[in-house]
Amino acid sequence: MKTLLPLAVLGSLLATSALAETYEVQMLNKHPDNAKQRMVFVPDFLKVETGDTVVFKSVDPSHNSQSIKGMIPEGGDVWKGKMNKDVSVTFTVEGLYGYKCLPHFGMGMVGVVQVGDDTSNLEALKAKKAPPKSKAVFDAIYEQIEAE
Ligand SMILES: [Cu+2]
Repeated sequence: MKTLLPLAVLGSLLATSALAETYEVQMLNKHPDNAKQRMVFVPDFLKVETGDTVVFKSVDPSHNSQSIKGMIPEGGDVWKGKMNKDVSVTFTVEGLYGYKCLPHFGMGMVGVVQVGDDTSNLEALKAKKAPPKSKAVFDAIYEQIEAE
């Protein structure tokens, strides 16, 4: 009987990890569908579940991805990718996560990851100041979130 419980626990862990998915967000100099849109995360809005992983992929040079202070849920997952490097984030806390590319924040290179169905920190994201181009990208994403 002693070994039955650990095996059951192991089994449920394996089942959980088998369901977790990995998504990719590309860091690009030009949007593939609109060359006028420069310095972008594609996609810039992504909905995932807790346990899922998002890989921010360094496709074009001179980009990074990092979470923005005040734009993540309380106790949420923080990340700060290095320039020209992929960064992988496994989300453990539900909510909205605003993030940016540090050198292109002024050019509108931002995005949002929604983890689970909890959008209760949307007002906190909206209250956070951002450069005008980034604010416009965020506002378009907030409209998508509110339309869900
Ligand atoms: Cu960038």
